[in-house]
Amino acid sequence: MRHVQSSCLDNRTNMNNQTSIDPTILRSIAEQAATQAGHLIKDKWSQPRQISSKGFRDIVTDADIASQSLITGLIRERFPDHGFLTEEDDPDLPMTGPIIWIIDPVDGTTNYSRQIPSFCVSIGAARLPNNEPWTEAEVLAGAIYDPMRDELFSAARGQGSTLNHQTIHVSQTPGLETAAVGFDWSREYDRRLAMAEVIGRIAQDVHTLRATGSAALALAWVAAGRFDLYFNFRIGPWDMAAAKVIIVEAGGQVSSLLGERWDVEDSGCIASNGRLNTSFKRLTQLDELVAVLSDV
Ligand code: 2AM
Ligand code: CA
Repeated sequence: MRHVQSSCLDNRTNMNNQTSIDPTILRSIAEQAATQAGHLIKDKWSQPRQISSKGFRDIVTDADIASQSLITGLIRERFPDHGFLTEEDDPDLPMTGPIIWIIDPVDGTTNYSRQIPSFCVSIGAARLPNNEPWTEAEVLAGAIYDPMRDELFSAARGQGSTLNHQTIHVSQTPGLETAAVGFDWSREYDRRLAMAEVIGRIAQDVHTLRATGSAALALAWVAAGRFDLYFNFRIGPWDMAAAKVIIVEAGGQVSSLLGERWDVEDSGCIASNGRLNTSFKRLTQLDELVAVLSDV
């Protein structure tokens, strides 16, 4: 994994200029790249996998690598001056540019490697306002493609969100008692214990809970109103970048674990239809759980 450490992010600081690039074009390229990469990983789905470990409980397959190089190749052909933040390391990719493409070539790699049919490709295009730190990056457009269901979620700032080109909105669910809540299980023990604690604290008060194994897909489902809230103690910026614009444009809300604006350095998230973030934080007494976690 290409870790999002401050040093790596700081390298991008102040190196990007305001761009006049139209979010509609970024969205269209994100849609094309996500769809093509999704078809590629679906084609490889039934073939034997080459699985390698890239960290603790963290795997990568040949399909992740092939998908990422298809996506970055397509984007570089169209926008040679753009930069990249990708889940899989690629020293040949530029890190800076007027737009940074934030890419997860297979989100839900564990599902994928076991032929559990829930995974997706996620591509966001972010801009850094002049002289702002990287944490202020704004995602202008994004696409998430689920090749097993042939579902393409996308959005561009100010233009709403769509699923297969039809407008989508977050749910209207008013309270946690009628909410379907998605979550995922971190690799780290302290976060697993914290998640078990959260589940215990809300068990009696939500309609139901689901763990998906693909954070970006679950977030797209929040935008489409399938989940009312999604919560995770640790995701990567590539899991959230596209989803952030898709959820916000669908009328929802994304925040950090502390309830603040989510930025690319945040490792956890709460995303909802905009009505549930505060009551979820209160019911789970989240601040108290977050306070004892390292590296939040
Ligand atoms: P990945 O499949 O691309 O690795 C469930 O594990 C979801 O959370 C997946 O979308 C997974 O992305 C993502 N994730 C990101 N960081 C993680 C971590 N530290 N532990 C577990 N999952 C993580
Ligand atoms: Ca991945």
